[in-house]
Amino acid sequence: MSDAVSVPFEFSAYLAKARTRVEVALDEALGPEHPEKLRDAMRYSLLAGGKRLRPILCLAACELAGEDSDKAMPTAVALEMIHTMSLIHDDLPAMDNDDLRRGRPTNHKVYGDAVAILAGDALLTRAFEMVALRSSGVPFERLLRVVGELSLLAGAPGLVGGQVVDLESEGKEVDLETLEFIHLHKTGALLKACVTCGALIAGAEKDLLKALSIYARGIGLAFQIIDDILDVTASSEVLGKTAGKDLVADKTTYPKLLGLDESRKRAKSLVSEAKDVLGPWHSRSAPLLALADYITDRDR
Ligand code: GRG
Repeated sequence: MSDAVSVPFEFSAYLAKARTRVEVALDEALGPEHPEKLRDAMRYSLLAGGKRLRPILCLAACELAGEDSDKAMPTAVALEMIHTMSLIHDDLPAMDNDDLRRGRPTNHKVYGDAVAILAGDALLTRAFEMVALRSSGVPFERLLRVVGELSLLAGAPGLVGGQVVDLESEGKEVDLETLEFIHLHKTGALLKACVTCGALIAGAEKDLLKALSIYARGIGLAFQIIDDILDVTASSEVLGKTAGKDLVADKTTYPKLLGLDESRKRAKSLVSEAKDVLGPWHSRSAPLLALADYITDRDR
């Protein structure tokens, strides 16, 4: 075993430090946009807190692949921008029709539907600008691969496709296979983009990229199982978003299909499989291992 493994890993300190770095970078990534209403709407949702899990996964994957994570920060910011825009659009009346997000009124409740859609569009396009024009010290071919990965995993083959199947499934009987398709696309695809893009910035080889995509599949499904459980067991105050929505929208969830206990067991075993796959990189995997546990232990 290497020395790095025997040093205890202080996850809460790691998380706090990474969150602070991400918050600063997110703030800096938004400039004096015009007009003011668009700037305010973009800042309102992007700087509203949130766990910042996606950018932190990206930074941790870059470190695991052996590179200084500062180089991955523009990509990490891009991932949080894509995530935030997907939340803004998801909350719109035409989709989930929600009025609470990250403990505040949703974007469209404050700025109206049109500006909320456009603020989302501006965050999505800024995300690609972050990677293509605001990264430094990273070879262009790596940045190009990151742009490609983000386009695929956010677009129709990823997030957007998952969202469409999710919307179409409301009020219908859905089997476990369809539920997994929804979650692997709607939630898992972006988590996969986080770790693969972080590793691509570091020039990771195929074997690590493969392992990270297996890791992401496990934590992606586990993340969503826990989300389904929290929707039933936690309050809106703690979650910062409306609790109990799945039941109201007649959505099929893991607790509905498997029950709460079995769902918890499944999340634990997915996380454990996800962690196992990083075995060969044990000397630098502590943050990703701890992040996997954080996903199942979280209360919001
Ligand atoms: C990306 C082009 C593009 C379009 C978006 C609306 C849409 C298409 C997709 C919806 C995707 C969606 C809302 C997925 C849910 C993912 C999820 C579990 C969000 C909650 O994530 P947390 O708990 O939230 O990490 P915080 O607030 O902590 O960041």
